[in-house]
Amino acid sequence: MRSLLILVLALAFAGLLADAAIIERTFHVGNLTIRRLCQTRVITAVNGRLPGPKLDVHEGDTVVVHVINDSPYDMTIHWHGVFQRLTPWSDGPNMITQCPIQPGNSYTYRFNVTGQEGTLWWHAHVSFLRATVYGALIIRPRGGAKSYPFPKPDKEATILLGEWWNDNIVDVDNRAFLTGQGPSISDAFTINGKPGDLYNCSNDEIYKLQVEAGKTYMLRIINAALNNQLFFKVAGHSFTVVAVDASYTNPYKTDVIVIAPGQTVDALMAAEAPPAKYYMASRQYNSISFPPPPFDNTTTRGVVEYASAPASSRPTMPLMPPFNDTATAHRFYSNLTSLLRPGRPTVPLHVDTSMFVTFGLGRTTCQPGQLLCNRTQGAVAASMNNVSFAFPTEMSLLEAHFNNVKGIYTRDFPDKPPVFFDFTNPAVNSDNALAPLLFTQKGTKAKKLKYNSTVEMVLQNTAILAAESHPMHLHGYDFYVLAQGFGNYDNAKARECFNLVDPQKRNTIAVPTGGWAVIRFTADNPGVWIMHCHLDPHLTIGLAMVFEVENGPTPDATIPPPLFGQPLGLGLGMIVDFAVEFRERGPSSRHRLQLCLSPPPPPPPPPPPPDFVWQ
Ligand SMILES: *[C@@H]1O[C@H](CO)[C@@H](O)[C@H](O)[C@H]1NC(C)=O
Ligand SMILES: *[C@@H]1O[C@H](CO)[C@@H](O)[C@H](O)[C@H]1NC(C)=O
Ligand SMILES: *[C@@H]1O[C@H](CO)[C@@H](O)[C@H](O)[C@H]1NC(C)=O
Ligand SMILES: *[C@@H]1O[C@H](CO)[C@@H](O)[C@H](O)[C@H]1NC(C)=O
Ligand SMILES: *[C@@H]1O[C@H](CO)[C@@H](O)[C@H](O)[C@H]1NC(C)=O
Ligand SMILES: *[C@@H]1O[C@H](CO)[C@@H](O)[C@H](O)[C@H]1NC(C)=O
Ligand SMILES: *[C@@H]1O[C@H](CO)[C@@H](O)[C@H](O)[C@H]1NC(C)=O
Ligand SMILES: *[C@@H]1O[C@H](CO)[C@@H](O)[C@H](O)[C@H]1NC(C)=O
Ligand SMILES: *[C@@H]1O[C@H](CO)[C@@H](O)[C@H](O)[C@H]1NC(C)=O
Ligand SMILES: [Cu+2]
Repeated sequence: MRSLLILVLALAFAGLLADAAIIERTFHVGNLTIRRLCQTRVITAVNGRLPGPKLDVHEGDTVVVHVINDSPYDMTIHWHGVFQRLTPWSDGPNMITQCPIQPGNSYTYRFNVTGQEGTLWWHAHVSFLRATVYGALIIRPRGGAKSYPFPKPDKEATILLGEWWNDNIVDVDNRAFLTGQGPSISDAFTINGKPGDLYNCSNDEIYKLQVEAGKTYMLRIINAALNNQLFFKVAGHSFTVVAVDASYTNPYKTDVIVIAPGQTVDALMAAEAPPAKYYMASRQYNSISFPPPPFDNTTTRGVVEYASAPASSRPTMPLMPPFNDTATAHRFYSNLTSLLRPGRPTVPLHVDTSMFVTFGLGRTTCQPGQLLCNRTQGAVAASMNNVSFAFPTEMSLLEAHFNNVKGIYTRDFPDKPPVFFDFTNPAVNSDNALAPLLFTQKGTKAKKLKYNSTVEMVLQNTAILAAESHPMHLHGYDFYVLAQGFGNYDNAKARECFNLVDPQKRNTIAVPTGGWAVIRFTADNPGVWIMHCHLDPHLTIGLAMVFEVENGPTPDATIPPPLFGQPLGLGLGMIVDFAVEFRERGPSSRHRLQLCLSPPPPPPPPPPPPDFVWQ
């Protein structure tokens, strides 16, 4: 009897172990010739697909992805929202946790998806290449769909919202850099890579979701657009939001989804409308408070088609919110709360490190290489606490941190802005006395955090050049959003409305335009983690900073060395791998220090098309 019990237990245990799978994939990054909007273009894509392959895994699995870069550009892949506990070398941001994978080379990402489930995604984290190098990363509960903390949906669909340029996206980036101005605006938005039928030559390129009356669908919506927040609606249907950024929420009913680049929303949609065809549609939420510069005001759409819909019927179109509908955006963003689940972590109630961080746009002097930059006006820049983040060029920050190499970055990222002014008053742009405030300076500064310390950060948008809602994304962690609002942060007033019970948990927060948000997280994941605006054109001009999180006291809180033994391909001598002895670490530990030498400067991009508009 007893041995039978042991056998049963052993089998059950073996069953559990067998559950954690190793998911191994190869991503070939290369040219893809594709026809969109009346034009044939060569884009950079993974495995010849747009969007790229979906990774579908279970909580606890080990993911191994071999990235082979056959594209003409430097590449890295970021696993957006994955904690990367003890695998910071697999996080992916270029020059933060690794050297870029140069053309002809490869790199293997290896990480566990432990302690998180829901909808995430992966994307390139170098130049603007994530415009076409992206895909979904779905982490299912270990126990399958029956473990969802909401009624099990009948079916699921992934909705990747993207942004498309009739241009080579690296040329768009290079032109923005050379001129020191914003990039050209996009030509279309897409649903699962397809622009939909409101664009010319696009009738066949429309995403269709076939539904059966009476069934419930879980839409896993991902904003993969480069530079725009989006409204998303389905005519005749409403949603119940059950998760955002792979964290469960209390069910929230709404007929419109608002989603910023980097964010995900899991929404249940009951197919309970009269059997017919309905458009799903998405267009931008433009948060720029001043008369906005030209923007992509197009609408992408797909079709929700009931099985029993008459073949000839025409889909109905949802009424979309106005582009500048900040009230609707704020209602959605601020009403979400987390679902409390027994045994799961909740918001930390004590704070070890408080930071007040202003962020937004500004100007710098023209930087080296910005050949077409107007020297009187300077270049558009962006900053956090008036530091405009400069990416290192010789070595990744994680490498410098791990090997204690000096001179790559400094540890003086400030806890507060150097000057307190009326942050959200647009007068800063017209009052000559305030003109010096518009200028910011480049720097590579980190904020060092003690292992396991709890950080509270007030994120305060400024009105410099423009007040705008910036989606701030933190790598390595989810954070709680305690409160958010408009105008200048008022500590006494804000504290009264902190949600310390069930605040929403996210990896990306769209801080209200001309407003603020307060976030908290516990620094229990050692590594070097970038926090940045997920509008890519703002990342490249400096809207970023890094946290350097110390190792903990035990081996399971200590970063292991990088996996340099992995194949680097037939390198062209651009990546130098050599052994260095570090006295502090003792003679037994020889570490290979990896230098990322800058590739030769890109050839000048072709001249802009005649109808080109700067943003
Ligand atoms: C990929 O396309 C670029 C043009 O965008 C071209 O210069 C390059 O030779 C192509 N590479 C391959 C391997 O076809
Ligand atoms: C990842 O999971 C595997 C299998 O459960 C385990 O052996 C390994 O130690 C984990 N790796 C890390 C870095 O936690
Ligand atoms: C679409 O094509 C029509 C006819 O060729 C043209 O008049 C119109 O300007 C085009 N629209 C766009 C957005 O390109
Ligand atoms: C989009 O902008 C163009 C150019 O400014 C304008 O002609 C057009 O009416 C706008 N479309 C919408 C839907 O606002
Ligand atoms: C939104 O835009 C419309 C027309 O473009 C304008 O009339 C309205 O004042 C704007 N609303 C806000 C809140 O800026
Ligand atoms: C959501 O938030 C707004 C404030 O933006 C509030 O007025 C509203 O009552 C909240 N509740 C719902 C269900 O939208
Ligand atoms: C450079 O900027 C100044 C100040 O904004 C402006 O007056 C001038 O026309 C610009 N020059 C060029 C070549 O665009
Ligand atoms: C930022 O720093 C620059 C250079 O140190 C200074 O001129 C400017 O006034 C500062 N701006 C703000 C908003 O603190
Ligand atoms: C981390 O901090 C929490 C309290 O915030 C404490 O319970 C835990 O023991 C700490 N862990 C370590 C390894 O220091
Ligand atoms: Cu931004």
